[in-house]
Amino acid sequence: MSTAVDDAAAELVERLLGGQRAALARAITHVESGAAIARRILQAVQPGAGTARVIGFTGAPGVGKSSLINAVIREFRSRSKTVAVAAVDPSSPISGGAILGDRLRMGEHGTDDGVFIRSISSRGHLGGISATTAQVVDLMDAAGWNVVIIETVGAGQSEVEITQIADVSVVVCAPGLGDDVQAIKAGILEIADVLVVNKADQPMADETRKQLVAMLGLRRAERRNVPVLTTVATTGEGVDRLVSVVEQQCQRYPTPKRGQRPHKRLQTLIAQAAARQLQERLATSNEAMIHDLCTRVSRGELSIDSAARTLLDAVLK
Ligand SMILES: Nc1nc2c(ncn2[C@@H]2O[C@H](COP(=O)(O)OP(=O)(O)OP(=O)(O)O)[C@@H](O)[C@H]2O)c(=O)[nH]1
Ligand SMILES: [Mg+2]
Repeated sequence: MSTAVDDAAAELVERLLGGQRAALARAITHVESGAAIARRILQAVQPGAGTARVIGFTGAPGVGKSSLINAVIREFRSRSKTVAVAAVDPSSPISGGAILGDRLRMGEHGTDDGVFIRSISSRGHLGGISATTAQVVDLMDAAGWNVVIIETVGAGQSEVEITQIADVSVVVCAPGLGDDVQAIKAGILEIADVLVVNKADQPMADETRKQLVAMLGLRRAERRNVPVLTTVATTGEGVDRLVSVVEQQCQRYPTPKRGQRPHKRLQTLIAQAAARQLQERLATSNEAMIHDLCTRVSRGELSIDSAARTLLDAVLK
């Protein structure tokens, strides 16, 4: 027997799959708020997902990600592709500033039916930044958008998580690496499918590009070829080439089909759900047993790893 929640979810999903923007917006709001209906919606959209190409843009604050995405949207539109953008705001649930900035920088597309822009906060009710993002991407995909773009500030873990969701990850830098060198060491080179030096109208752009190419050269043995491009987001210079390179990279994946998206994104969703369920079980696990494990570890009878294994075995039973 169906409940009112089931009926509401089914009705909303039908409109979403039919391409209604308002239904998509509504579904995203449900997912973001962690409402009970969200799980039903997410389940119901799964067979509809799989046709979107998902592109992640990450990089330090202010390097020009939003401006670049704005230009990239324009280029995709000229290639007759529809584009949905999820701008993740990891700073804080209440920071309207960044969101307003994103809206302004992508504002020229406000009246285009082929563009959908949504800021999402990173509170992650249904399981962390990446889970919420992956869920929103699923909704946008199922709603029929050809290209789904994720903007995220490169802040440690979040950028690594984005690569688990996006088909192609674009890492954006600005000229004069300076402090960014640390960030690059910390893993940007590992995650980038494409590197972009934006603000190429500023001095040092070519030096920065060369530096990046040299750094990549040192690692060539351990990874595939990563193109290093330059762009001027504010004029659109270099953006057609960027979009062509991204489209080329997408060809690593089979032709998109409804219900058959790359498993990477689904894997992220399942892993996140598993971690969440495990955490819930750990939080309610047997106190006497934990006490016993603590005692044995503190006496040196048991290693922490062995104690963890015992605990896991118990909660997973
Ligand atoms: N000169 C120049 N300025 C640019 C370029 N691209 C972006 N900017 C400027 O850089 C500033 C930051 O741009 P955003 O697009 O908001 O950068 P962002 O990376 O999205 O910033 P956050 O989302 O806050 O991390 C703005 O003032 C842009 O106008 C460029 O290619 N050249
Ligand atoms: Mg931005």
